Amino acid sequence: MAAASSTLSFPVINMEKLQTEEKPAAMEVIRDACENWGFFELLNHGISHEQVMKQFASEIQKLSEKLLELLCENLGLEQGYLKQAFAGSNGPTFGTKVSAYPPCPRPDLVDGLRAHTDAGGIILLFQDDQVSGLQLLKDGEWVDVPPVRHAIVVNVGDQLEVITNGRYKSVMHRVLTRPDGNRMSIASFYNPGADAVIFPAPALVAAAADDEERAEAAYPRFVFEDYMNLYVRHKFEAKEPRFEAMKSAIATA
Ligand SMILES: O=C(O)CCC(=O)C(=O)O
Ligand SMILES: [Fe+2]
Repeated sequence: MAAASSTLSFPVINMEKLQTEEKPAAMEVIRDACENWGFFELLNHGISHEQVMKQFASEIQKLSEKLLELLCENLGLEQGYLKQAFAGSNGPTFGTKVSAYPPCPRPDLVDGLRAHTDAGGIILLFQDDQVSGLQLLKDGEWVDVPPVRHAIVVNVGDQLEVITNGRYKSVMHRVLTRPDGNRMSIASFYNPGADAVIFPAPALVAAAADDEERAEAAYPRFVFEDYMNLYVRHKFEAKEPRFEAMKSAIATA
C-alpha cells in the first residue's frame, strides 16, 4: 500500500479499514492521494445514493403532508381528509424529477417547458436560486416565480382542484429559456395512489350550495390512474377538457 505513489493505480480508500489494524496503510493511501493526485475515491463511506434519495423523499413527503393538513384547516375539512383522499389502497405515490435547462441563444423561439398544469396533488419545487425562468399564468398574464434562496415553491395540482370542487386552482405554468445561465430544478410530486378515487369533497360541494353556480359538484369522480392515462396524451393542453372527458367516461361506463 505504501508503494501506491510508484504505481499508476488510482487511489481508493476503503473507509472500513480505518476501523481495523489496516488503518496505517489506509492513512498512507490518503496521504499519497492528497500529495500526488489531489483526488481519491471512497468506498464503504456509509452513504449510498439510494439512502440519500430515500431520506430526501421521506422529508419531502412529511412536508407535503404537513401542507395538506394546513389546507384542510383552511378549507374547513377534517384533519387528514386530503391525505386520506390521496391514499388509495397503497398510500400516495411520490416522484422526484431533476431538470437542467441549458442556456438557449433564442429564448423567443424555444420554451424550456411548455405551458401545462400539473396532474397530481401537490408539487414541491426547489428551483435554481440564481437563474429564473418559471412563470405562472395569473389573470391572463405570465408572472415570474422569483428565485428565492432556500425557498421551496409549492404548486397546486389538478387533483386538489377536483377535491376542492374548484375552490383551489391548478394553474398553467411554463419554463422560459434564458440566453445565459444554466437553470436547475428539483420537482417532487405528491400524487394520489393509482387506485385512489378522486371526487369533490362533499363538505365543499355542500358549502358551495348557496352559490347558485356551484349547487352541485362541478368536477367529476374518477380513479386517479384513469386520469393519468388521459393526462399523458393531453398534458400541454387546457385542463378543462380533461375534467370534461372524465365526466363522460363515468357517464358511458
Ligand atoms: O422546472 C421547473 O421549474 C418546473 C417544472 C415543472 O413545471 C414540472 O415538471 O411540471
Ligand atoms: Fe409543472
